[in-house]
Amino acid sequence: MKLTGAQILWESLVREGVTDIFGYPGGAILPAYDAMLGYPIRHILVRHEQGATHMADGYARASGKVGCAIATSGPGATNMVTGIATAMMDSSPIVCITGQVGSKLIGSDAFQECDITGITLPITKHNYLVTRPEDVAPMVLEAFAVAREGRPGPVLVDITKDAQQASCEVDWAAAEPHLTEAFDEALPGDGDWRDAIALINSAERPLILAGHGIMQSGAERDVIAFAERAQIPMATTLLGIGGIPASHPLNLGMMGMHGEAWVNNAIQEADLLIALGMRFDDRVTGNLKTYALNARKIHVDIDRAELNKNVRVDVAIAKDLRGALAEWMPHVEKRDRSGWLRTIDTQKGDSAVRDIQSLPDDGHLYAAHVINDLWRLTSGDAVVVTDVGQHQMWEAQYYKHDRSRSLITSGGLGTMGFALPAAIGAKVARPDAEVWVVVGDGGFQMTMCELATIVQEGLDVNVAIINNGYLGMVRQWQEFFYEKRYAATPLIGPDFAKLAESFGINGATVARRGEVADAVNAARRSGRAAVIDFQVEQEDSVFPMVPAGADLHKMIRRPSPIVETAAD
Ligand SMILES: Cc1cc2nc3c(=O)[nH]c(=O)nc-3n(C[C@H](O)[C@H](O)[C@H](O)COP(=O)(O)OP(=O)(O)OC[C@H]3O[C@@H](n4cnc5c(N)ncnc54)[C@H](O)[C@@H]3O)c2cc1C
Ligand SMILES: Cc1ncc(C[n+]2csc(CCOP(=O)(O)OP(=O)(O)O)c2C)c(N)n1
Ligand SMILES: [Mg+2]
Repeated sequence: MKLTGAQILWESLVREGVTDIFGYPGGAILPAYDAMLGYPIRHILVRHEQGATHMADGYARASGKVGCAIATSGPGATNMVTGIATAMMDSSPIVCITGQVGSKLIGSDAFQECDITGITLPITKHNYLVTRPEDVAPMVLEAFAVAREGRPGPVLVDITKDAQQASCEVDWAAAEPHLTEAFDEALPGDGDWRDAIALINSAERPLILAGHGIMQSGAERDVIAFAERAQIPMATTLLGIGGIPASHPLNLGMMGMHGEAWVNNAIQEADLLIALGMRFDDRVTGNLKTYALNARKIHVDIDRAELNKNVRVDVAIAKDLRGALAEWMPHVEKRDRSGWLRTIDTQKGDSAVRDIQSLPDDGHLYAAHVINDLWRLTSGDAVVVTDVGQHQMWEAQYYKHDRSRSLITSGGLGTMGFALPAAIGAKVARPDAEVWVVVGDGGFQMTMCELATIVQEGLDVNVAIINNGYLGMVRQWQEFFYEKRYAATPLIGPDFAKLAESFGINGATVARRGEVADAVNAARRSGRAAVIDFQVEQEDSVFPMVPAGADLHKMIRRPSPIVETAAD
């Protein structure tokens, strides 16, 4: 039986297990939209194509499945660029389908023509231009395989209008992808597990650096088993949060620019770093010349290109993490490393990082209070999707994630506007999860149009706006490094509660700590979406802070710690 290219597209998606797609129609993708009605896939109409890509990304991060977005040619496709780059930087598997002008018009500056495969070449794992219906199935199926396998990432499939309209027979068996691993032989990655084991068993002050790859590999339990047997403390990257429970006694917390002081100091003092599924981002290392100079280093990453890229290591292993740990485990010696653990513990005592958490309610509302209260009130069980800025760092510090995939955040690209749409994707992927958006007043204003999507789809997503009246993270840099010249960072916004009401969403405004619990509880009880405008202290800063490019142990600390609460 002959099918149109448009039908083959949907049939391919169904075969890939796609049940939800985020998109926005237009001329060049109309044949596909018309055919969509015949297939069992839920289409979520977004308000901006950037939102569709973040939703697909949030869907992927919350579920581990491939997220899917669809848009028209030209402006529809270019609106997807930020979301694709965001997914690329954080290795999130999404497939974006775009319509393209008719194949005979390509290159003629036709209406809404744009070379989206050219534009997205550096920000996709791979992309395809499909000009014949015969190529739709093989290319779409391959796109999913590429997005999912190895190091995950975004793939774009651009399908011309005539390829959607024309018909052909499909040989589904022949359309199955056959990917082969190809890599440059000169790249590192063939490190011997015996060398790794020798370093691990003889280390006195080892430290595991736990990254996003732990969740992507599904190696959460394996990492804990390894750490427990060898009694090795663990530190997480921002994207590694949740991969190991925050409450695990060996989990020290987050490393890096806004990581815990004792974690960064432990990295500098360690004699062995075991980096698992993390890529030594510059926010993590600070000055590479002074980074962990006392430590030998083992790095396991599925992508050879990450090994010896930023940090030179002694043993570089290019492997899926679960496989690598399975190889190590029988040879890992049980060790008592209580001396090393105690040394790190004493540093917790003089840390100021958690100081404002238990400040008395003196009429001021601190973002840290709000996040910490949210954590307690949701019993730490929510999927929290954050935007980018100070609130993102406070969330990482004060919401303790015990569950894998329970923090979704844009790390590598740091994309403001990510949170609200990504949370929609997370809620569609996991309808039973309690989903909270933690977003700044700046970032919320970038994609707040997606509130309408929440209403149209009847989604119960709660939004906590951490409203400090500033582009806070930039203001903080201006305070520390530009002598408080606040160029273009003071920011006004609408009355967010009224704005929410105008969409038909419950809105509330909170300016005192005593009101936080009532507002959060009301939002949780309502069973529908809510927006809470938390009007917080305007000129608060995130501590500690390693200035960009500074030595990891040279952190700016809160000027005068008021209350010591490291035991919390
Ligand atoms: C305002 C701001 C401040 C920030 N501050 C900090 C900070 O203080 N601390 C911090 O940590 N981050 C911080 N970040 C985030 C930082 O920029 C990086 O995004 C983050 O450190 C990356 O974490 P990662 O390496 O674990 O994850 P990714 O960048 O996602 O890398 C994951 C790695 O795992 C590998 N991998 C994937 N699958 C597998 C598998 N199956 N097996 C093995 N390996 C696999 C991948 O190849 C990749 O190399 C900040 C971001 C922003 C926006
Ligand atoms: C799309 C985009 N533009 C600019 C930036 C640079 N930037 C990083 S944090 C930040 C301020 C964010 O302000 P807000 O959303 O209010 O959050 P806050 O830091 O105040 O918590 C800016 C402008 C960015 N990360 N993303
Ligand atoms: Mg702000």
